[in-house]
Amino acid sequence: MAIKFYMTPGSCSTGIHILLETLELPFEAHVLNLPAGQHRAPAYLAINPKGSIPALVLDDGRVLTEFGAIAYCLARQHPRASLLATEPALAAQALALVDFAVGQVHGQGWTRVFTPEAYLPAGLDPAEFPRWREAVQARGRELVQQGLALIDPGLWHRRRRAVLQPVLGRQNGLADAAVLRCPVPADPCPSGGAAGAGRRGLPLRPTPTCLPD
Ligand SMILES: N[C@@H](CCC(=O)N[C@@H](CS)C(=O)NCC(=O)O)C(=O)O
Repeated sequence: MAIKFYMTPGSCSTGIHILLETLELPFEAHVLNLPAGQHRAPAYLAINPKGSIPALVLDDGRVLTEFGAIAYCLARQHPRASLLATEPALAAQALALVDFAVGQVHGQGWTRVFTPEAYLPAGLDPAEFPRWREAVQARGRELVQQGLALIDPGLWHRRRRAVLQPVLGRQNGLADAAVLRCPVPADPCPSGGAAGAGRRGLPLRPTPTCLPD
């Protein structure tokens, strides 16, 4: 039985797609239409009760969910591909980066941009919806920008030019897949943003730089 990959093109499942392609693994792609609510259909909830993508069903039937966990499993199953360093501290830095890209940039930032309704207070006057929605999305974009600047100040511009380079060396490809799964908003990169980076334990370059286009 082939691996089954539950995904939506252009969504956060893209990072797992990158890893599967990198490993040249045969898989069945099961495309879910999120706006149509296919991730909430009983058939999919029977596979992943959280109703989220990505999800991977291994050839022995076990179901993997959560980007970091799926990426970790793929890295451990295929050690020769060097998706995750064997040196523990270097691997931990990569996993910290995965966690930050998934939890902060995507989970806090992009989720506000894509699903602002989830952040509106209960009982809000419908006349206030547009103003609140806009404010929530603006905050989301700000969090994305700050997050990407913390990960790698130059990443923003390389991404916009589609010149992608690993953020954590040749090893730890799973961290790159986590970062690459985060789309880049069209707004310009904010200056600053490195404050607090050390506290977060992220492998950072010293000064955020915003290059002109
Ligand atoms: N923590 C999850 C987050 C995945 C996630 O947010 N997926 C979104 C699509 S990008 C989703 O499934 N949204 C549908 C929903 O949660 O209702 C992971 O790391 O895989």
